[in-house]
Amino acid sequence: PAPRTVLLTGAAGGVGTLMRELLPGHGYALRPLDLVPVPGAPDAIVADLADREALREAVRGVDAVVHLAGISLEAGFDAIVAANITGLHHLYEAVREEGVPRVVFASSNHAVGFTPRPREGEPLIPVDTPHRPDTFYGLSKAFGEDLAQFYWDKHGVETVSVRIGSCFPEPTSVRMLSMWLSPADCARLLHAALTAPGVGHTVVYGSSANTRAWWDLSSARALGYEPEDDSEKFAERLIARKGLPAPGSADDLYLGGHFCVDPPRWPH
Ligand code: 15L
Repeated sequence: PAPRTVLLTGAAGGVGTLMRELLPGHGYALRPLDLVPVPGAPDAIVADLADREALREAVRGVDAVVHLAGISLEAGFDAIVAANITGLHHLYEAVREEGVPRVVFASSNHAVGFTPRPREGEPLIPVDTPHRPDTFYGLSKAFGEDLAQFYWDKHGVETVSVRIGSCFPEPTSVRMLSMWLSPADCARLLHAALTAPGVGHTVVYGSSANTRAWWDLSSARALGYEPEDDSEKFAERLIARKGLPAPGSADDLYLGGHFCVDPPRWPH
């Protein structure tokens, strides 16, 4: 049977807010969790990833976890370790102890951010390209994918690690024309990741069917994901407004774009 009750961590964040709107349309009852109160969801669990007891209680009885919580930008190393490494470990321990069969883990393009982006006519980046994190943040996502693999191999907890590109209502930079994951496609992808049988640990790229895509969506499609959106409809206006990235700039050279040169910027 399809999973119905899903713990959504990071429910007050950018992607979390979008998914709270869209996932119920795919048949899910969400249990939202965040570090801060979730607007419009008075019953949401307010808990820190440092609180193992709270996490254990939060995962009890759910069919799956969609884990979006943590730091989503470059930050100081210690803050990243606490939220994205120690916190992720706490979440997986809770999942293992409570027998939750599956996690969908929000990984990121920044786990492979220093991968050169393909030029015209070059092959798309495959999902088994080596990790090349562009930030401490990206490093934590690379570690998270390894942690997910470990919990599958050692404890039989299934995970789909989704290397999300840029999930916003609209792309806001030229680089995002390649990376864009429309909110509706994000919900479709999470639904596929929650329902595909026998995923073990599977890594997928998360973007829409963008004309300017840089990466290979075949492992996502193999789960049943069928993207319906394409950023191309925004391209002309965006390029007119922003111009193309300067040749030799990080946005021009690498999948991770400006993250390759960004300083820490968390907390804001
Ligand atoms: C990410 O991983 C961030 O969480 C998100 O805020 C975007 O900046 C995105 O990457 C991106 O690369 O556009």
